[in-house]
Amino acid sequence: MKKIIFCGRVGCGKTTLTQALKGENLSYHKTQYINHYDMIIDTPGEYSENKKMVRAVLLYSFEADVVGLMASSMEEYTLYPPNIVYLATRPVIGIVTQIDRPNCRPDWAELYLRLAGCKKIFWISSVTGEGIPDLMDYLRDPGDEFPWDNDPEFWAKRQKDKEREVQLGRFGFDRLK
Ligand SMILES: Nc1nc2c(ncn2[C@@H]2O[C@H](COP(=O)(O)OP(=O)(O)OP(=O)(O)O)[C@@H](O)[C@H]2O)c(=O)[nH]1
Ligand SMILES: [Mg+2]
Repeated sequence: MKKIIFCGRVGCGKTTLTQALKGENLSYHKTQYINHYDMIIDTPGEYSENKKMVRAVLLYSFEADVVGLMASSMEEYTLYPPNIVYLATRPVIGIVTQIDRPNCRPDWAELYLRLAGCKKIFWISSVTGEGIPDLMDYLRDPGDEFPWDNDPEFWAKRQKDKEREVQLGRFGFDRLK
């Protein structure tokens, strides 16, 4: 799998998504330092929110193959300046998180990420698991196998999730190609 670094505001769901991707039980864990020992580099939100500390996030992005810029569907404003994506020396994907929450606004989060310069967007709930296989597929390297590859039940559910996305009008630029 490709190594990904997660960055985003405090509470946007970086650690919860890390746990979900690893198949761990979701449990609250405040991130205090950068964990870079794994396929996922989890960073504290405070680093991205602070002009000096954000340099550490930039440095650790050199350790990753992909940068995951995250915005939660509950954020009322964004800290990302327009077009910051072009500062990165790695492909940057946008990840809209917490799409299962009541009164959430994934459309706002998508807009923040698109303004930041993300072309590819994923919509994810770490709680229901929606969207996680899409991200895993993106991170898949040739030869990687996932437990659900031959599971018809899984593919039926994924098809349903996709139909729901169409109903919700989520057509990323990447999907229109
Ligand atoms: N309903 C729902 N809640 C979520 C989801 N992702 C995260 N949360 C909740 O949001 C809160 C913050 O999640 P974290 O994963 O700790 O956020 P973080 O980005 O790692 O935050 P910092 O480590 O402080 O930067 C927790 O209470 C999670 O349970 C999600 O997809 N759905
Ligand atoms: Mg965290």
